[in-house]
Amino acid sequence: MTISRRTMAGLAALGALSFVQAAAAQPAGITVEQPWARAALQGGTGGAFLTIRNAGSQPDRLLSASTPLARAVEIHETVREGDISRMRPVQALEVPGEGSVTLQPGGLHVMLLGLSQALRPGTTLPLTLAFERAGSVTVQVAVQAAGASGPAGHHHH
Ligand SMILES: [Cu+2]
Repeated sequence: MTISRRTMAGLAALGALSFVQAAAAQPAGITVEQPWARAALQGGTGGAFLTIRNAGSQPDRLLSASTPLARAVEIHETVREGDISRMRPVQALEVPGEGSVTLQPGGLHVMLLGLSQALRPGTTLPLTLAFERAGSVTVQVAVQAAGASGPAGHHHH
């Protein structure tokens, strides 16, 4: 009884420790929450979505993104013109101080161009985001089904 309780406490402490380390790996101020992508074919184009939170008082800017699994990565916004919605590249995405920006289907998103391998549901891909102030932040993006509208286990707002 005592041993199993101690073991559980130990596991909980380990869990807390790895969480702290994961958080500490990101530069102060900027955190990237719930990164996910839709399944996509090798050679094709994929979309990745996430929330960037800036705890600092100064605004920051997302300048570029990259992954070893895509030939190029662009930040896109979706613009509606009448019944037609188009995507266009965003040069620098501003993240306000003590604020956040959410990239989601139908709006801002990370476009993965020329995938070197298929994005399969249940796998992850590394994505590095380069910020003007915070520097580089690398996250593991969870691949969801092709028709997914939000990160797994969370309701879409
Ligand atoms: Cu796009």
